[in-house]
Amino acid sequence: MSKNANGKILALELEDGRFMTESNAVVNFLATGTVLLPEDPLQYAKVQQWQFFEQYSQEPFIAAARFIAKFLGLSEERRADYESKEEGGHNALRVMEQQLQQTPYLTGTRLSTADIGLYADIHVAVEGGFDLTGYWAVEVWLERIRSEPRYVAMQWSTYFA
Ligand SMILES: N[C@@H](CCC(=O)N[C@@H](CS)C(=O)NCC(=O)O)C(=O)O
Repeated sequence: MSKNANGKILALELEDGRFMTESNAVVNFLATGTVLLPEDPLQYAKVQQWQFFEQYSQEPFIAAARFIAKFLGLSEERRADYESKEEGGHNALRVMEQQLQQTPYLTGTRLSTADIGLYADIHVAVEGGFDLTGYWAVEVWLERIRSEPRYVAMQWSTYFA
């Protein structure tokens, strides 16, 4: 709680000892001045558009279902909550699929922090019960990100020994 008043993961500790929270704010802060965060106001707003989508339309369903299944445990009393995530999760996948059938990345032709934020949960969506078969453009997008020259896979064992 001293690092994140909201009591949640994640928190970024700055060199001067201050902390930043909220994943999309953190990733935008780290990407400032790089090609991952466009300066053009409309392109910047498009990045934010997908980041708000990530928080409101993806996270409560896909990430939350995975959190229940993988970390809390899918007990009988949690099953109804888990199952209630399915419709919203598929709705989010449909919205992404529609966009990614038109453009290689969510905001157009370039990788941005919006793709990074959504990739984090979508590439492990299957662990929350979301089969991506049928969302072919989403699967191609996942592979496109994995093929980025500076892509580094998450080392789960480092975080969850
Ligand atoms: N809006 C926050 C969400 C943070 C969040 O919900 N983190 C999850 C893990 S990914 C968590 O700490 N869950 C534990 C809990 O809610 O008690 C962000 O994007 O950083």
